[in-house]
Amino acid sequence: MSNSTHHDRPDDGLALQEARPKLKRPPLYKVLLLNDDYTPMDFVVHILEQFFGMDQEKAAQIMLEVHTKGVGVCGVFSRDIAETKVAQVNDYSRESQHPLKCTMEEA
Ligand code: TYC
Repeated sequence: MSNSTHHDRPDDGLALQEARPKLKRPPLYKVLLLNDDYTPMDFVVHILEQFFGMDQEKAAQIMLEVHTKGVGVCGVFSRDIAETKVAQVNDYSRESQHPLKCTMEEA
């Protein structure tokens, strides 16, 4: 029977450091709506309900924030989800012939 305390290498007197790979959490992204002078307020509220799951009160609040401040946050998502929301909103707005623009930035 061996009296070594380690079973997988000979005791050379050197300590080995455990591997600790630097892991970063994936970044999150804010999806933003931008104000413009032409998109109807009702259409923006509809977008916030349909694509961001807001109730009418929350959607109206965010729409007014965008209207008064120029920009507002619709939600915070992983990059893939944020990219999909941005594309869906911009495609739908273009199809509906409104100039509404949606974009994203790292949170
Ligand atoms: N400013 C628009 C108007 O007065 C309403 C509006 C709100 C447009 C939010 C875009 O992201 C927007 N009809």
